[in-house]
Amino acid sequence: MAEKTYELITYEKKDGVATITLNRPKVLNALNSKLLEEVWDALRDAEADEGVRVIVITGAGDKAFSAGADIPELLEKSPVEARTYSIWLKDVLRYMERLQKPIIAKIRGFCLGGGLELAMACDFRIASTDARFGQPEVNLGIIPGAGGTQRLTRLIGRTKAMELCMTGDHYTAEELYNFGLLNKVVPPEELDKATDELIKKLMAKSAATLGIIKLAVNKGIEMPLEEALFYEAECFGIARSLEDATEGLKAFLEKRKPVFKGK
Ligand code: CO8
Repeated sequence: MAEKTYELITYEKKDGVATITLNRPKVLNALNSKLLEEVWDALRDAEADEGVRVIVITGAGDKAFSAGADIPELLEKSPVEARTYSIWLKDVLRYMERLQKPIIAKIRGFCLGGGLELAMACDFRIASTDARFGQPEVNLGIIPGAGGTQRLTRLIGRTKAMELCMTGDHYTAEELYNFGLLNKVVPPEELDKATDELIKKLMAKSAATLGIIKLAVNKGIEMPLEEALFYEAECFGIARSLEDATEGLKAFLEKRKPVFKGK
């Protein structure tokens, strides 16, 4: 599939990896509706393209992943429009959680407000030591509107989520790693390498199996445990029905590396 071009993001597909770069560095990659429309379109393209195995979302420049929603745009919105925007954003971020390919947020600099909310809808978050995180909406007299009060609570627990949302303070990558929000924190010069290592690991698995795991985790967390375990059993059956499962099990017994086809 031909590569698409956009105004406020860059989108590149190479060696099985689709990279979406939020590209408004002058305003610290603030998220306006046009940029988010473009992100959603690129995600749809990445999902539909069989050649894409892993998706990376990152920010242009070294100052920010994203400093959050575009504040001038938010000021223009009426209460009804703000609610509609928030519901639309919910759909964009839910799409990321349903899309059956791993999504990695690669984070440098500020990752605030809607930027953190976008990163939280990804499956992995790798940050450099210079990254700064927070839900500063309260300082603007508003609240997180793209899952911040909800995903943050599910990811790091009520105590710290309440603290982040109510104080609006900035936190270091190390602090958020310790809260359980980040997969890895590395010096800025090692961020690309750390991301590539994770991509390499994911590429060695069956793409189809990864998709099933993603759904099992993301759907299961929303169910009571009894139903979630039944859902996992269904997913387990589906995973076993893949050719890749037969290949993986046989390869172990034959003491060789499996060759997965994503089928
Ligand atoms: N929106 C628009 N422009 C921004 C934003 C933003 N969120 N953040 C920074 N900018 C602009 C600044 O206005 C400035 O522009 P200019 O040069 O024209 O004055 C430029 O980016 C550089 O910023 P600073 O000069 O302020 O840079 P500093 O290094 O001094 O400070 C900070 C960096 C601390 C990140 C500071 O810019 C800041 O506090 N920004 C606002 C952060 C914030 O409050 N984010 C939350 C926004 S609200 C939100 O995300 C709601 C989510 C709900 C809806 C979900 C939407 C996805």
